[in-house]
Amino acid sequence: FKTRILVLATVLSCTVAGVAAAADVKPRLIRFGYGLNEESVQGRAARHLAQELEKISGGKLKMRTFGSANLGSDEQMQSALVGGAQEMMVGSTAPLAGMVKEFGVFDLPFLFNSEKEADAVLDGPLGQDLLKKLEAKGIVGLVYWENGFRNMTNSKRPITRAEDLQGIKLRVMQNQIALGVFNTLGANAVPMPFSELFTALETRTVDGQENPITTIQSSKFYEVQPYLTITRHVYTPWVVLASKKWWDTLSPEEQKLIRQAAASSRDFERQDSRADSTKAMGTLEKNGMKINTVTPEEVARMRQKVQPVVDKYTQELGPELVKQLNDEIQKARN
Ligand code: TK8
Repeated sequence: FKTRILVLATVLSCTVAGVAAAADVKPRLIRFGYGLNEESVQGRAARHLAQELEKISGGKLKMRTFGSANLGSDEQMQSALVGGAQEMMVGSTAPLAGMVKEFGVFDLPFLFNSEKEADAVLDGPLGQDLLKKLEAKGIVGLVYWENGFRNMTNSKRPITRAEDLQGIKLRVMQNQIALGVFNTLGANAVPMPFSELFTALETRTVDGQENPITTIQSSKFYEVQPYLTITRHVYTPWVVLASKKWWDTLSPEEQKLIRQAAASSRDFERQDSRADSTKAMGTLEKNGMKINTVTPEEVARMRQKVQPVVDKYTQELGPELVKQLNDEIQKARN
């Protein structure tokens, strides 16, 4: 009899807890914006996130995804999050450096050697501390997705050495370090939001750009850029963000579910990105892009050339932070 009561009591309390949790999750519609199109790795991961969230919230937390910068460029969405006009987004860390300068560490060139090293730093103390810094600015940082190692495309010539960048108008992300790096390498760097990039390439407002293979494929840059040069000059991440103004109105249970779905999207996206990268290379070749890879010697030369920019920004970002970064990379490398 005693055990029976105990079982009954346990069942009862579980049910009560379940009901309480369910009551803590209200029907909500979350607008989630991103910059690439729906067929991109970003689009697939956004849909995964929406489906996962709907599933684990029993259909209560509904997410509507908006690709192709339909809610605005990365910068515009960041501002909308701060103001509370939009709930969530994914975008590059590069333009976030205007808000929290320390995000600039990911724009320092030739840092990571592999995706594994990037994962370790992003999911480790440094990456997580940076996310926390966003809160004071009105943004909640949730997880990092892979954008990936960036390579150069242009409409003029193959880049075999830094000197080949002379006279090339190269679009870069809106970020001081990116600007400094590419001007120092010899290009005429033009900062511009991604949402304006295809048209700018098509109309020859700029001659080239740099992005990971996956983006060059999904955004069909091969239609307007005959040359692709594999440089892997920088690994830049994407980051999933929420409006703090909005986040603070959620119950702890709702916040937990969103964090859980975000973590699931991170794992899905990284895997998908890595598989897609290999496939995308084939698609670019098939579409007639002329592809070359810079030699390790030339990478070393480029690295040397941009060292003054790295030194300058190491001072600005904080030498301790850059040291921590290099230490965490070393740890992951060993
Ligand atoms: C998409 C951008 C893009 C980035 C860029 O909104 O701007 O070149 O690589 O992925 O965040």
